Amino acid sequence: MACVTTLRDGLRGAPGTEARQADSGGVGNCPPRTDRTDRGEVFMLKRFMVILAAMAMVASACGSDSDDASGAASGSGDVAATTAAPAATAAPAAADSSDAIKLPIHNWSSQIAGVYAVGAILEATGNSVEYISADSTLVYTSMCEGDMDLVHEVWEGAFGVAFMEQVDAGCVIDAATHDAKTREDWWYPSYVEDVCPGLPDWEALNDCASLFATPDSGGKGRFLGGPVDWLKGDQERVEGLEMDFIVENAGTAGALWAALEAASVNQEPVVIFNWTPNFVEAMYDGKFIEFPEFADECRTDASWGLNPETTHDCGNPKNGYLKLGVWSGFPDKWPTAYAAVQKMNFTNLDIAQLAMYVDIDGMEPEDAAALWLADNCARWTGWASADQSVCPEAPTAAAHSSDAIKLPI
Ligand code: TMO
Repeated sequence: MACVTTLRDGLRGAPGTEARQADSGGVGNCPPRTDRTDRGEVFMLKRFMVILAAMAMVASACGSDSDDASGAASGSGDVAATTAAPAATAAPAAADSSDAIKLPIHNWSSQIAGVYAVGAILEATGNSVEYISADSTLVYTSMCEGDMDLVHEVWEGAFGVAFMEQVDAGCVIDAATHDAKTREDWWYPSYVEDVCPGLPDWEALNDCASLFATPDSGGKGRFLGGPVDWLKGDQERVEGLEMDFIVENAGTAGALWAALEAASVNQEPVVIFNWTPNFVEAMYDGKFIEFPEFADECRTDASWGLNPETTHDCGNPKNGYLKLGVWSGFPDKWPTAYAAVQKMNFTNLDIAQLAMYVDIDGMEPEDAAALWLADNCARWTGWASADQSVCPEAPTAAAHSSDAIKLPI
């Protein structure tokens, strides 16, 4: 039951929390832990593999970033100014406001754990922070209204449109791009390929639609999407691509993982919303569906794509960004904190680890953050220009035995 407490705590005060809890059920949040005790060794190997995969993604991301950087520098003509201006790194003159910096708590594990790490980094710059449960799409308009100050996990697939709208409106600053590269899309466990040949192609999936039917889907396939404050556009995609699917939204991330675990145990076909980096790749083999290639116009221009009458007739970005956005008044109000914010940089491994600490190891999000802060002390104190003495001790991981506790009757 500790895992239920984790989610409940993470969503403390979030609108609709009760409904989501009811929707997923108590067991709903726990499948990975059952799985772990059953398949411990396979799991350890897979976890090692996901760490290697995350590191490989980091390596490729670093490569493209440095290409970008050199391209931008040579094109901009201010190379000399940049390299010859050490004064630019001097601390800003103005002091930070004593107001707390408002940070959102959303509804997926890496973000919930990560926001406590971000909060600790901002505290190390001498600031105070306040955590507020918030809708992950509406948060960008909240930043416009002065109700939120910083979002540290802006995923391109889910929030690119809502984020860029407020950047264009001048309310939100695109403050930094993490090294992490992201993908969010329809996803299935690998065993489904045995019964649905041609996967991961979307047309092959559509040819097998009836395999994904549920008692409520009227004979069509059921795609289980995430909570409604994540990605919009699945319904539009189904219509645009004329797919024989219905879209159902899970109430919580936990409900997605419960559906995945239940289907896996029985080797039943299932197609759900998933993303990377996440903890899932450490526990399950699977693939994203390959839809028509994403382009920005696909979301705004109906005439673009396979269906000239609809938007969203394409997949989500495959090499999506993970950005950090702040309220437009942030740099002036908290200049020292802003200097740290611009240096913050999470990798695929960071995001995957934060998710694994919570969803596999069953850690409380605050403890997961403390573990990350302890393990990455030099990096983040560098961002904050803080002394390493501020780093927390790694929380002592409770040694959970998989053995039953014997009690007398
Ligand atoms: C925003 N998310 C990682 C849940 O797709």
